Amino acid sequence: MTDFVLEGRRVFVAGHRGMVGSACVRRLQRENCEVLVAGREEVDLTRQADVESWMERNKPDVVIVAAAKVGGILANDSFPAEFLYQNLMIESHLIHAAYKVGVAKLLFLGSSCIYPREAAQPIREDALLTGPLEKTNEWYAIAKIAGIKLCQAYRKQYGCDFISAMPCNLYGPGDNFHPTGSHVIPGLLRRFHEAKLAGAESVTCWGTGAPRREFLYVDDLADACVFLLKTYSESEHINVGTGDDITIKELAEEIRRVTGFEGSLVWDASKPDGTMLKRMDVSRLGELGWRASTPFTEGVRKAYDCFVGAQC
Ligand code: GFB
Repeated sequence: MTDFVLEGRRVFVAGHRGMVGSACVRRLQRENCEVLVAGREEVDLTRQADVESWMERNKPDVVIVAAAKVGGILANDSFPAEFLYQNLMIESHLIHAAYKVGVAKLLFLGSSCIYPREAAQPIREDALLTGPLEKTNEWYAIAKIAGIKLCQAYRKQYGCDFISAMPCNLYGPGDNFHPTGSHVIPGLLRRFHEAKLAGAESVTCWGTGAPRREFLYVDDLADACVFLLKTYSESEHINVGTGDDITIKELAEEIRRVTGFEGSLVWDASKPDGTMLKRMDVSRLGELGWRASTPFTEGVRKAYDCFVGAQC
């Protein structure tokens, strides 16, 4: 099959202010295409009429669905209504409007939390819907599974070239560094940094530290998105990751080194661990010819630089 050509196309990055969307905008600048963005003040993606009228007026050729309500384990567990409702609305409106205005290619982004909590490791794409989900993020997961199914349904019924990619846990510049609402890497970068400045004796991390996670630098994900837009055109979603994982304890040690905090680590087991294992099988993407390139320590350093304001 010949590659899909991005050059000269109008590419709408929905969610361009978020970590993933902004990385996609950076990456697309090397593609000779026209990047379209729309801030929340211009179009509220949870409002169907807003989305349809914006799409009618702007007629993109390509859409990247990087807009979503996202957060770490505690935010997912605490705000189930927002995570389910907002994500269902955003993806439904964008996918339906893309069909209506005849978008040539759409990439929907989900998350590795779509897979069953006890899925065999590494997790293959065909593990989807084979078992119960992890409770702390089932709301977000259900919305993301619905997004995959929407892409498949519009492909099956209308022949739309809509594809889905499922990244592992992401991190990098532009992340949300909120002390409690964020994911583990930005959350710990902030906590260790503040503890170092305060001369604190210890830092408290959540859970037991035993769960394992696979982390991908966000600019690597953006590169994979461009690669998939050009080369992938199948109904089945595709995993995007490094294929490697580390324990949260190992991660905390890495963050201690990067931030230069010299005190000790305390584990608060009253906070949830979430799923214990979620390493993805990335062999399908590897066979297509893509792999991640940013070494983990380098990526964490760049995220830290972003947090302390040196460069972002
Ligand atoms: O990054 P995180 O919130 O994502 O948590 P999930 C990963 C692990 O790090 C959990 C532990 O075992 C946490 O208990 N952890 C330790 C911490 N200290 C901290 C901390 O200070 N902050 C945070 N956030 N975690 C999310 C899902 O789950 O992953 C989303 O809820 C999404 O739906 C996202 O899929 C990628 O991997 O547990």
